[in-house]
Formats: sequence, C-alpha cells, structure tokens
Amino acid sequence: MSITITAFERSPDGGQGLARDTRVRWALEEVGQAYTVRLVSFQALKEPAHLALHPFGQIPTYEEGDLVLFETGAIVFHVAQRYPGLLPTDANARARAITWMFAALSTVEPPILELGIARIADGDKPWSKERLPLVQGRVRDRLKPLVSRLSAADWLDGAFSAGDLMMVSVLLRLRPSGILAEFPSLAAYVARGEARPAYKRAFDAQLAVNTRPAE
Ligand code: GTB
Repeated sequence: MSITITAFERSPDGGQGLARDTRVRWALEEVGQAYTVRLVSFQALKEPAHLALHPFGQIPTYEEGDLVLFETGAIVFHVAQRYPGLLPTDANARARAITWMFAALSTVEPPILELGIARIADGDKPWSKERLPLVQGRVRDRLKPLVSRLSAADWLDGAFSAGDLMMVSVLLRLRPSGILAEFPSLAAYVARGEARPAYKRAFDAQLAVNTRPAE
C-alpha cells in the first residue's frame, strides 16, 4: 500500500532537518518503505482538507490506504510495528525500545521545547535573561541520566531502535543552543544517528525540498 506523508513546503529552519517530517522520513528509510511527500503551505495547514487529516493543523501526517495518522510518535510507532527494522523481536526488548520512544517524547523533549521558546519566542521579554538559565538548567538535568547510559554504549538498549531514532531526533533540536556540545557522549550519540544511511537519505530529501529555487 502506498504511503504519503506531509511536510512543510518551506521549513522555517531552511532544511536543517528539525521539522518533524524528518523523523517520519527517517523511520520509513530505516524500514525500506517508499513514500510520497505532499508539501503543504502554512496557510493550507489550517484549511479543511488538511484539518481532515490533522485536527491541530500541523505536519507531519501519514496516509496508508484507509489509515490516516498524525503525531510523529504515533506514526513512527506504527511504522516500527508494521515493518521490521526498528523494534526488536524479543517481547521484553521491544517493550523497552517503545519505552525509550515515550521517554524521548514525554520526558526529554518538553524541556528542550521550552528552551526553544525561552531563547527565541520569549527572547525579547524583559524577564527573559533571568529565566533562561533556569530553563537551561532543567535541560541539563534531563540529559545527565542519558550521559550515564550512553557513555559506554552506542545505543540506548542494545541495537539501534525506534527509541534511538526518537531520542536522537529530540536531541538534535538542542544543537542550536550549544548545550548538546557540552555533553560529548550525547553529541557522539547524535552523530552516530546522523551517520546512519537511512538518516542521511531522509535529511537529504528534506534538504532538497527546502533549498529548491522558489517557483
Ligand atoms: N506533537 C506533534 C508531532 O509530534 O507530530 C507536533 C507537530 C508539530 O509541532 N508540527 C509543526 C507544525 O506543523 C512542525 S514541526 N507547526 C505549524 C503549526 O503548528 O501551525 C515543529 C518545528 C517547526 C519548525 C522548526 N524549525 O524551523 O526549526 C522545528 C520544529
């Protein structure tokens, strides 16, 4: 069955791969499934045709036959369940890999998103300078348990899994802040993720979209 995902017509990051379609592209590349990308403008995100796929009017979405999904976590989980390559076959190892997906999205990503808001969206507020170190401190505290886990291991739990795909994707969003570089074992972990051929294909595909000449 053919797979179609949505992505920004032009991502605000200019092709750094930080928009969430990259996570879905990466998952599909890891499991070797071909996919089509429908590019959507910011305006089209809030129009009825797109809202029928995504109630919050965002990217990415995922269509496969009758199935329509939104939320990157749900999409990557679905891809990992349906196609081999992203989850171990052993039931307990599989459950642990899924746990790491949730940990990435619900424990590690929230303070990182908050940091993005503090640095950029709230950067001009009078209280911003005072608040920023607090938010940076919360991010660093969240990273410490990952450092102990990844200083002697390539991946979070045995072989690379959907848990690593999600954790690397989440940590990548830290790079512009400079905090990732403060944790060499995490920077090396992210670099291992980025070195995977499937990641490179996903990254290059989104880069091509975001650097093509304007029509
Ligand atoms: N929880 C949802 C998921 O995981 O799928 C969140 C989806 C989401 O935030 N989508 C964003 C979106 O569609 C794009 S990825 N925003 C438009 C809107 O809400 O109207 C977030 C994103 C955007 C831009 C950058 N960047 O430029 O660096 C990074 C990440």
